[in-house]
Amino acid sequence: MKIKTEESFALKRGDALIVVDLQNDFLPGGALAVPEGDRIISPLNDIIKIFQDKNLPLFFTRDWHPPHHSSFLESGGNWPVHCVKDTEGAAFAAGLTIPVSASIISKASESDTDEYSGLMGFDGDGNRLDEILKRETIRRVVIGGLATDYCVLNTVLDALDLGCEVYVVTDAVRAVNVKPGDDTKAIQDMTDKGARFVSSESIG
Ligand code: VGL
Ligand code: ZN
Repeated sequence: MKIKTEESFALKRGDALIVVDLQNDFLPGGALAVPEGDRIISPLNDIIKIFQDKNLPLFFTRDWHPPHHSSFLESGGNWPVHCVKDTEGAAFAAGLTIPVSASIISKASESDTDEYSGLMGFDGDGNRLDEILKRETIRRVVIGGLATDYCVLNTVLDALDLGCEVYVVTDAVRAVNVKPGDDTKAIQDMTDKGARFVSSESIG
């Protein structure tokens, strides 16, 4: 599918990067593997470095479930056991650069609720990401990560609802595609709601 992308994207104050759920269980070989999920690590590292060099805020969300979470098949949910907090599967992908200045945002940590949106996750001090973005007067968010058709989609839609301009990095997202075409549907949905698309190389 051909996605229309921005010619170039010059970063400025008010921009923030959100890296969604780049965790071991979502990589090939993981419990809930996203095909080619490992391919986005390198382009994301490039973007992370640019944000860091420009002193712009970075947020890394993580799926952070208690054991026996309601989203697991054993509890009547839809997914295999994945991203159980403090396990290797829930750890960020090896090779992903996580600057010390970055904020780690944990989501879906309550047993009885699932949460696909990174904006509903919390930092270590209990601040919710949507509130942090508002407080820091973030106007544009750049988003990459996993999976296009679940947590990226919901994070994008929530950021648009919050009033941010949202730029999805086309080469830094991948879909689960439980049903073939879920990726295209997700991109269409994001487009319809006002998201824009940019390739990692055009960010500077
Ligand atoms: C996700 C399925 C279940 C995601 C999280 O990060 O996209 N997908 N939990
Ligand atoms: Zn999950």
